[in-house]
Amino acid sequence: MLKLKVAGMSCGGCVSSVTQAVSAAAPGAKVSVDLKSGEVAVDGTVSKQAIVSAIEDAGYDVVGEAA
Ligand SMILES: [Cu+2]
Repeated sequence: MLKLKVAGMSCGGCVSSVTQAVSAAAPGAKVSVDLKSGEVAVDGTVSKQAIVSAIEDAGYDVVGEAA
């Protein structure tokens, strides 16, 4: 499971944009976004780089890996 800290998500619309972007990059992966903590958890086999690019292409900043 990969957990990333993402900056710039402020509402439910952001949550669905990020979820869709990650799902498109990682078909079949389980994606969960916690708006309050700004954390995106991805359970799948796609590389971290692919997930990071997908989130950044959607307009958000990946600020690091969450514990
Ligand atoms: Cu939003």
